[in-house]
Amino acid sequence: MSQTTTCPLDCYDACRIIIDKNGKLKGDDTHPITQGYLCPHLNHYDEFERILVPKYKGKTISLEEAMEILCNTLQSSDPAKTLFYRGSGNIGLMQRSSDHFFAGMGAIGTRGSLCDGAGEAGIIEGRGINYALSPGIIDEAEVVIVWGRNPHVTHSHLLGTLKNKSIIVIDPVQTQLAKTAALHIQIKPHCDLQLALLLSRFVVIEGSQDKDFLEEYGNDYQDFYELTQTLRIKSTLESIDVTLGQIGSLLELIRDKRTVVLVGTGVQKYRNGAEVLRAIDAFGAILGLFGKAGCGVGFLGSSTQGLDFPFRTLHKTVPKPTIDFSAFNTVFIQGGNPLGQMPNSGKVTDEFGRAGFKIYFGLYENETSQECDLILPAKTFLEKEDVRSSYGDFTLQKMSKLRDSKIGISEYDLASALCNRFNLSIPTQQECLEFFYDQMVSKDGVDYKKNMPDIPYENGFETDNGEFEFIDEIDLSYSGEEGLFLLTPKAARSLNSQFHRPSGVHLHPQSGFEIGDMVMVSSKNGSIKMSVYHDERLRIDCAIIYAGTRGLNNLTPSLLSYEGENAVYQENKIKVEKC
Ligand SMILES: Nc1nc2c(c(=O)[nH]1)N[C@H]1C(S)=C(S)[C@@H](COP(=O)(O)OP(=O)(O)OC[C@H]3O[C@@H](n4cnc5c(=O)[nH]c(N)nc54)[C@H](O)[C@@H]3O)O[C@H]1N2
Ligand SMILES: Nc1nc2c(c(=O)[nH]1)N[C@H]1C(S)=C(S)[C@@H](COP(=O)(O)OP(=O)(O)OC[C@H]3O[C@@H](n4cnc5c(=O)[nH]c(N)nc54)[C@H](O)[C@@H]3O)O[C@H]1N2
Ligand code: SF4
Ligand SMILES: [Mo]
Repeated sequence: MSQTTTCPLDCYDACRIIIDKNGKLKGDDTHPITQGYLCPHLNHYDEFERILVPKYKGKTISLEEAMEILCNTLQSSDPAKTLFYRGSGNIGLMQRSSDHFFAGMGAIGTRGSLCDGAGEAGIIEGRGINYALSPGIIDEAEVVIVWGRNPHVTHSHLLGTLKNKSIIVIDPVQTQLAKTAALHIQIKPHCDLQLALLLSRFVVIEGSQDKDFLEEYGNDYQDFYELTQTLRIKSTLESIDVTLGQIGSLLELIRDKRTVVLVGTGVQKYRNGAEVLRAIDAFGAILGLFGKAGCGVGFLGSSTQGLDFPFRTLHKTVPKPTIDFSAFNTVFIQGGNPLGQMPNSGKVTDEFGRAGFKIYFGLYENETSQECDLILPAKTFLEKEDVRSSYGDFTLQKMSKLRDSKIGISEYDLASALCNRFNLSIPTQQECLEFFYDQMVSKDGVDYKKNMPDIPYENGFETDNGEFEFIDEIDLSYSGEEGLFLLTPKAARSLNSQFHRPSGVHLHPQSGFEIGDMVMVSSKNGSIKMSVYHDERLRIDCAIIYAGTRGLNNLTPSLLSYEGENAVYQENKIKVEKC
């Protein structure tokens, strides 16, 4: 049997990889999700230029010298002024070896999220726990509502599962899936909360709520129904740009059908992101979609749900999207590019420049590495042992070392060296791996987390009373800011700021700008000069700048979502002017 490993990238699919005899990476065709193919990132993985040697203030040094500088710096740094920032460049569990060291030395960590924290907070309020909805369940659905998610780009291995199903897309962009869908609601951005409330209201009006489910798990649904009645139907539909006909078609398509709602991060890049997910969940609960085969509401599940760790965790933390780096004497960045990916990068870059000693531990050069005093090359996932859980399903898979390399250092080896120097305990690498392996259970040749339900919520919810908690308050105050909605979806050939990074601002062909025009794009937070592309899939009131585009986050604000301490990348509107 050929040796396999698992893709470490921040992606739903958690593909299983084989290296063929020529050293080329291939998708394992025996793996139910991977089905024999990888995506552009992994097909070209070996072509991307990585950091080969450690550097200190621009000068190449040896790994021993780099470790000496790192140890001395950390030993002379006040732990309360030392920040450990871990990004999501590699989501293997052994990345957290470093947490173990930094927690031991008493450093400050981060909490909250740049990604799905708002949505997850809303889900936890309603359901008590955020389970992934695995492809096996989606496979049994008859209808799939894809709500603010773009599987052709972000979850390509799901496309086979979606074939031959009735698809409904709710997205301001006519995504590739929307083109062939039974129904596409090209909703105005930031309006999903209202749509979810209206849909729930109409389900009750036509009497198709799941009465048995609500009797058992949703006794508060009448209060929720009253809440939905506070919206005026006609004016709300007008303001969100949805017609009564579309609501009718959607309800017609799902009537008496096994339905899955797949929600992506698109709907929750706003301050009220938690409310949006809660309202979509409430729509699912009214229909009784939880705990049944072929049904469910799936967001990004919590990949660490149900796992125990052999590592210490950092308890003193600051919210990740709004960190003020200048408050720290020592900053250690691992597996992330905060100067590109955090919101309000103008402010972040300025504050980062005023921080004390900065260390970058990663694979690739980027905005952040360029501003650091010490650069430590990481090992790629092919050169170290790890374990990977997933936010798209319940897999817990080994990431075996498949290649030897003299370049870089693994997270475990770095953490272990630091712990030795600080006289802190750390389990051996094998003990850490075994700790995770012990939480695996094998089924049909694939390893999964133990104790996960066959069907999420089949035994009710993890709330105080075991019932679904309906949202009971909403805030529809709206700023009414002038300008275009800024959409920042993921790009096909980049993984956030890794690989082929996208560029430019994408506008509707009738926006008044020509392809190639140089424009100044500005928001309340900053501006950036860009070249124009046309995209006829857009609404005229929207612009796309893909996540991972250099300079994009000059436009986004240093605000946290009301719940979940998440970044809110689409809260600001933008203006586009010819330079
Ligand atoms: N190729 C590739 N794959 C990736 C990534 C990548 O960078 N590149 N990133 C990975 C990561 S970190 C994540 S978190 C996941 C995210 O996976 P997705 O959730 O699929 O990601 P997005 O592309 O951010 O957003 C999806 C859709 O939301 C829509 N949208 C934007 N605003 C709104 C709105 O207000 N309402 C509605 N209804 N829709 C809206 C966008 O048009 C887009 O089609 O993808 C992962 N997969
Ligand atoms: N405007 C806007 N901004 C966004 C988003 C958006 O939708 N819009 N999306 C947000 C989301 S969902 C996310 S998840 C974040 C992601 O943002 P980040 O967490 O910053 O992730 P990446 O941009 O992928 O940067 C990852 C870096 O990790 C390093 N790396 C890769 N593998 C390894 C490894 O094995 N070890 C070590 N030590 N380093 C490694 C590489 O050098 C790479 O440059 O961006 C967020 N930023
Ligand atoms: S689809 Fe996702 S998990 Fe699969 S190889 Fe690509 S990035 Fe990795
Ligand atoms: Mo993400």
